[in-house]
Amino acid sequence: MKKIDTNLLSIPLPDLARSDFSKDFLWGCSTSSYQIEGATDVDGRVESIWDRFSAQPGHISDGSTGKIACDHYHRWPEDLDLGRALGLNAYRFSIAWPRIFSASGGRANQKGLDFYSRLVDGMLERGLEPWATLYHWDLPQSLQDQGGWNQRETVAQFVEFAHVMSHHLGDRVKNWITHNEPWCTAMHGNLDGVHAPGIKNLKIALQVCHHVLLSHGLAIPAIKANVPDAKVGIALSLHPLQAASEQQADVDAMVRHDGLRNRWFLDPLHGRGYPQDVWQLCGSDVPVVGVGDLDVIATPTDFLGVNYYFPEVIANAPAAMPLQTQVIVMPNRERTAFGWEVAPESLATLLQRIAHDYQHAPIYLTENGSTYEDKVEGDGSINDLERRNYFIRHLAVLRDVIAQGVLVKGYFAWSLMDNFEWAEGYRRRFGMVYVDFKTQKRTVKSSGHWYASFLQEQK
Ligand code: IFM
Repeated sequence: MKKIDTNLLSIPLPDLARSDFSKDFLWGCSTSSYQIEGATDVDGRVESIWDRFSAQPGHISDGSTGKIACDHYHRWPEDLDLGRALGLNAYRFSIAWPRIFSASGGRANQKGLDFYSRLVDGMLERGLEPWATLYHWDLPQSLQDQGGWNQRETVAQFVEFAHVMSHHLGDRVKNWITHNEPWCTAMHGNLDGVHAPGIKNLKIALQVCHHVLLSHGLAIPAIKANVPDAKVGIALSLHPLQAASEQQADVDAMVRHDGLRNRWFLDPLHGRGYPQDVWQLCGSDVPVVGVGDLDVIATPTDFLGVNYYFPEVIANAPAAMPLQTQVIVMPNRERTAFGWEVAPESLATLLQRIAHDYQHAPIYLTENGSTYEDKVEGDGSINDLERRNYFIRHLAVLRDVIAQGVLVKGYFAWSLMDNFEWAEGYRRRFGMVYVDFKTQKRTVKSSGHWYASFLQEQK
């Protein structure tokens, strides 16, 4: 077990109070279906791409799958109780598409609909405003077998899914996120292949990306037709970037990297089309874009979800095609157990950039969090001071950015509880609540106790 770095813990913590934020600020935690639900073969749920991918040797570092995960499908009342005990007023969850549809064109699965209906009722009973994400990476395998997001037909299937879910839950769910982190869907799933479905092909990755964005744009009116007072947005994983040196080659590399990491999403969503610098570099790998697609993608949203974890340092790398860029791991920087740089001040850079360059709709921090080597003490407690400090430091920056005029209306910590961290399996814990995956016992960590006391201060 890694020892806690006492230098890191001695970083002075800013003063922070809930009253520093507006009274109507949303305080939540985020989760996602495949990472917590388990129960992958009950009540008509069909196979997802993550069931298939994680069952294949070599894909998940600890050889695990999401088959049981946190067994949230059965234990959700206890989990929502924990959310209430932390003092949250909002809860972000995602809907497993494979619980709802078994095949294209088929009827929606009533048992799947009922599960999410019960879950949403459970949130409302506990004072948690439901924030539903439609796609957090668990595509039905049957759709992948027909080409998945690389096929334009999947867009229509997604819009049908959005229609069915908003029709079914829209009387109670008013906040809808179409997609979580389309960069990961496209690039981890289809370029580096570390996520399901494990493809490594730039052309497919870019086409997937286009179809995901298109499906987002088409889902907005589908949701609003069912829920006229819905607020609809998308959650992007965005990274502030730094050049590895002041040399022009590195600065130019950073701009190119930004083109695919950030602007490839922000630009078309804001009516600017795909960034031409990256488009040119991708040559014949660029996606097929239908007439009118870019207008659809630019359909106005009610908010932008920003998932912020870490900044990146970029250098010129002529051999790395197509962008000729490389992410550099700078020495002597504070990092989480994942190796992700801890840089609260970069959150300010990111939010100011979005506000300045793009966004007039409100922003919600839809994910922010960290993984450390949690140790269960003899008395059963988990003293995760590094994670607690991570939250305090990021929230202090958020407060200051809001004071400078950036419109941010809510914060969702990732995550309520430890869960299946994709290719890392259960080795990486992000929760405010510790999960013993052998017994399914939940224990609130110090970070969770801190969040609860912080939120209690003023309701
Ligand atoms: O666990 C993931 C989540 O599913 C998407 N955003 C990043 C988190 C931490 O890696």
